[in-house]
Amino acid sequence: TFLINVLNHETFHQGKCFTTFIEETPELFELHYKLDRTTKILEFLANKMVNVNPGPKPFLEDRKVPVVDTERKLYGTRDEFLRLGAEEFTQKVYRSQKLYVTDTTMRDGQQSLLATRMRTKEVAGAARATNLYLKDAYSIEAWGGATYDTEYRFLKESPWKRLDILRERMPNVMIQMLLRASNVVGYSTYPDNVIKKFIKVSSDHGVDIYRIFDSMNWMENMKLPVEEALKTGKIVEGAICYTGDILNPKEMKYTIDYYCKKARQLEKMGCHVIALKDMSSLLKPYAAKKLIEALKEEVRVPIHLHTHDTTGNGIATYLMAAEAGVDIVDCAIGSMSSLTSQPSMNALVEALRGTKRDTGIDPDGLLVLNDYYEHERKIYKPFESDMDSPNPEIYKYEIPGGQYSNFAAQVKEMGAGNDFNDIKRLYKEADEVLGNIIKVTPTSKVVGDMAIFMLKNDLTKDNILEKGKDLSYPDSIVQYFKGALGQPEGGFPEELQKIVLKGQEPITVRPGTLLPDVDFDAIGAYLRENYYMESMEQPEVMEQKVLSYALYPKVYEDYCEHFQAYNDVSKLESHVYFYGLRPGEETTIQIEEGNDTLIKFIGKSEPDEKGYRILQFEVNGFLREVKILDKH
Ligand code: 3PY
Ligand code: ZN
Repeated sequence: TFLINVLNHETFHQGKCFTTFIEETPELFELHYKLDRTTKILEFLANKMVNVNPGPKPFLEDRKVPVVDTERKLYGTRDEFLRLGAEEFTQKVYRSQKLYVTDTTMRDGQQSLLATRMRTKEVAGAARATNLYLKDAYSIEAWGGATYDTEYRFLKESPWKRLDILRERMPNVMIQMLLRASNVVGYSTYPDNVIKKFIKVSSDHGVDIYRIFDSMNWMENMKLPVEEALKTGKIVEGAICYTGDILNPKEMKYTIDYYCKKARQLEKMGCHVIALKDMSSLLKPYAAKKLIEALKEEVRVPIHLHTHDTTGNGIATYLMAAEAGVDIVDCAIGSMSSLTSQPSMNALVEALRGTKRDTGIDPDGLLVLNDYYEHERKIYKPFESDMDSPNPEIYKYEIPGGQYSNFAAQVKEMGAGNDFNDIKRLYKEADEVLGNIIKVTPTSKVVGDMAIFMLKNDLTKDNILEKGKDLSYPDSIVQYFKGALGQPEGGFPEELQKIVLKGQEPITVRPGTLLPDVDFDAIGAYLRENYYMESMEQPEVMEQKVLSYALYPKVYEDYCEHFQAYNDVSKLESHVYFYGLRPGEETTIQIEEGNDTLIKFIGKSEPDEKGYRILQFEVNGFLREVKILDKH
């Protein structure tokens, strides 16, 4: 169509087609783009319906976005932060009687419950209501952690665009992100200039609070990201990962003193808040009371407690922590809470109503959010784990909530899933041979990989030094023993380290000091050359593209290629994105700003002799056909 339009144009006929042609007749090229974009979206749908998600689509409705009066002037915690600055604001929180809450639904809630598959459509739909009903909450944890790479990898959408949308729709509440110290939002150590740039750009685009943790609680790894985050003027939370059990008299490493020392160091670095990050739901209620009391004695900044409800003890842990004076706790909205997710905010708010630690949050507002997410969660059913009741055996195995379902699937894939109990025991043993380490992204993967390696090779903690002597170990384990993630508390088990490294020298310095800076200009030039046309449409500015490429070159290029092939699929409703359309079903999509396009699926033909099917759609009433190879 584009070519015909151009060829029929008067200027072209008169032979006056010089280089200003495009500038003088942009409508022709504009039309080309529009048609092209529709075709691309139809091709995406056709491929999804034929090759990715065949079979009957369950009945799912469009989002029912809570209606909020956007004209109403609000004064929320972010306004108070902007008025007071990071230090004064957090000191106000420190002095306050009320228990502040953070809503984690948009980040850790969906990460731990729905394998991080929640799309921007859903979080954007909740954003205005969140801004209204949680205006007095401490923050909304909405970005970072695993959400960044999964958006590109599985959802083919931009985390930067998500941040922009949330910032615009939530002007009165603070957006919090989870930063994995020198692992940024990835799984290995990145060069210092990547860490610095990431913090700067994310701050410019709206992150208000940085929660920073290192997977070994190694302070050397924490310094640079903490310093850089402090430079932005935003709130900096230094997080300490919790593991083991302080109530266990045999616990020699991860004791109350251990946590108090870390908290002191982080306060000294300048952190405005100390976060205690219990990613595996191991902090028992009475341990919480004891530890929070000790930490309150130790530092003069707020303590922000994070747990998961995997064991079923989450609310009890928060109540005991509240008794001990904890300042802020992490919850998820009711219908997105519990099990591997955070404890329920709706439950906690009611539990404290009328007490001196009353959160001040309106339970009716929470119900609106509860109903919205309850409706949306149905779309994500295929991504839920099969854990359907609390699981206190986690105390024994210490597998983080987010890893549990992934790990089970990995083991099943190996055909060894029949005895998941054995595997869980091996996870524990793998942890022991690695030196009883903190298990959180990315060290949790090292332990998981070790467990699987031990299973495959018939290794146990008693025979590994002998039987495992001549084996070559997976890369994640080699890197760990090399010191590429940092130094674990108490050092590496030396004998196994020698066996794994086979003569290679481990490092003891901060791994980032050995990495050369990334050349951002070279990446920019490369991206401009390869993805330039599309970059005009892509929802990211160059410095964001460059960062994403620096963090995950392959994942980011796949995303760019997907964008070139199918355009911006984030515009599709989520049930259409995941399952396509049923015959006769319609969906509305804004392929261009402000203009709705109505797409109806009519039906599909049987495959021809070469395996191609024709799919018929109606686009704004006009018939369109897409031919697609059935790969089954
Ligand atoms: C992450 O790093 O994504 C986590 O949630 C760690 O607990
Ligand atoms: Zn968590």
